[in-house]
Amino acid sequence: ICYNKQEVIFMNDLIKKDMLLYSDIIKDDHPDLRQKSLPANIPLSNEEINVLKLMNDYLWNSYDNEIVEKYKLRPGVGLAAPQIGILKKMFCILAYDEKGDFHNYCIINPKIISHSEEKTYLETGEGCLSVDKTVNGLVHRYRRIKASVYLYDFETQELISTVLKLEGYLAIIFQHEYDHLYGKLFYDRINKENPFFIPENSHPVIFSPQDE
Ligand code: K2U
Ligand code: NI
Repeated sequence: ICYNKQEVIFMNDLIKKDMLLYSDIIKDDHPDLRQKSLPANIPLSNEEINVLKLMNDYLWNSYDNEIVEKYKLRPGVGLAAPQIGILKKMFCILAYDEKGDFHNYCIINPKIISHSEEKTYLETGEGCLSVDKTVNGLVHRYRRIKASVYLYDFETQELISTVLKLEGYLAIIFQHEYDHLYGKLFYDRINKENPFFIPENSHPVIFSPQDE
């Protein structure tokens, strides 16, 4: 199991913590955010499972208004290990899809194996827990993706290898987190000349009003 010196420091700090705070998330002026992450060990080391738990708990906590208030958390639908200084290919997603179904994925060593030509985007643009400022502009991403992943299930404590097929909003979140593993940030993908440019093969995510 290879960790660089700084990761050991980060890891030790994190392991002593029982919860992540917004202040633990590194911002886009930190060089680590532009580094490439390394594959996580299979099977996962205990440290890697702990890091995954901290990340997943941060997302769950960020849906609880009392905890958000008490600890001043910034809500998120995804979080990648490099955002807390751990350069490992791991990220978590906790989000509702357009149909209103709630999804929680703890993803390890993801690889996008195929994608649609068609693209999609959020009309509101994207944000990032590592970016404190608002960056206006559209981020066009593949509308449908197929990715080979390992999923960690905290209930069964099992690591399963599978192929995830995602589309629309969940595909956007996946690609946003996947970019973090390659040191890419959402604003790298905004058209410099015309931030609100829309290619003809890109259509916005439509969130249906929650049917009663
Ligand atoms: O990686 C991150 O910084 C987490 C982002 C994920 C994201 C994915 C796709 C599009 C926008 C953001 C945070 O969730 S940003 C905060 C947020 C919270 C709720 C809904 C959307 C964005
Ligand atoms: Ni982000």
